[in-house]
Amino acid sequence: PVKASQRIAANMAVLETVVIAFWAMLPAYVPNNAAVLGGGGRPIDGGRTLGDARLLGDGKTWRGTAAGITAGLVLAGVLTVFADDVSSVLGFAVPAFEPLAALGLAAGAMLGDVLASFLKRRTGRQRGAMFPGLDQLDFVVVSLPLTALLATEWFFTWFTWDVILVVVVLTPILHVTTNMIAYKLGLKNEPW
Ligand code: CTP
Ligand code: K
Ligand code: MG
Repeated sequence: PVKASQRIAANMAVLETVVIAFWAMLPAYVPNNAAVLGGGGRPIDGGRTLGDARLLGDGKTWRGTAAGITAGLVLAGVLTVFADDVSSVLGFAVPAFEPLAALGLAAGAMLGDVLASFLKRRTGRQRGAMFPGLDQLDFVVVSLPLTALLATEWFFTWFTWDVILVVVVLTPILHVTTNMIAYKLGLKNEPW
């Protein structure tokens, strides 16, 4: 039979993985929300079309993209300043962000969002239409490989397989929750 102490240790290990996954992904999570707040103005595609549809659409703007990347980088900087103190309080290490890791996470998130809009337009979806699955994971699919490319050692130190698994499960839940809140607050036009 498994001893209570072993069960507690296993639960603590899971909690640790969830905290590390959330902390490590924050610079990729915040750009989407910052883009909603800072968006507007000139669309990235400049109104260009491909076939019958817009290349990207009016929902992808230069200002929103810049706001998103900036917010991700700033947050990574703030988390890095507090990483040591938070690690000592928690009793396990959370990551400080190398500049290239921060860039990979923040810029990768925005690039994933832009590529998703490209796919949405190619599949006949209007601006704002939902694309279940893609809406929730587009930024993960691009930000993780880009970070692995730009900051390889850092990436494989923190994004172990268990952390990646938690990210894939946790991200859609957080995405649905934050977008619902943004919608209720009147910040977003659709709840997805
Ligand atoms: N936004 C922006 N620039 C970005 C991403 C988002 O300006 N790179 C702003 C836009 O005002 C956009 C809003 O945030 O309408 C919501 O983002 P999102 O849901 O990603 O865009 P959609 O309007 O749904 O457009 P699409 O169908 O292309 O995803
Ligand atoms: K999106
Ligand atoms: Mg949308």
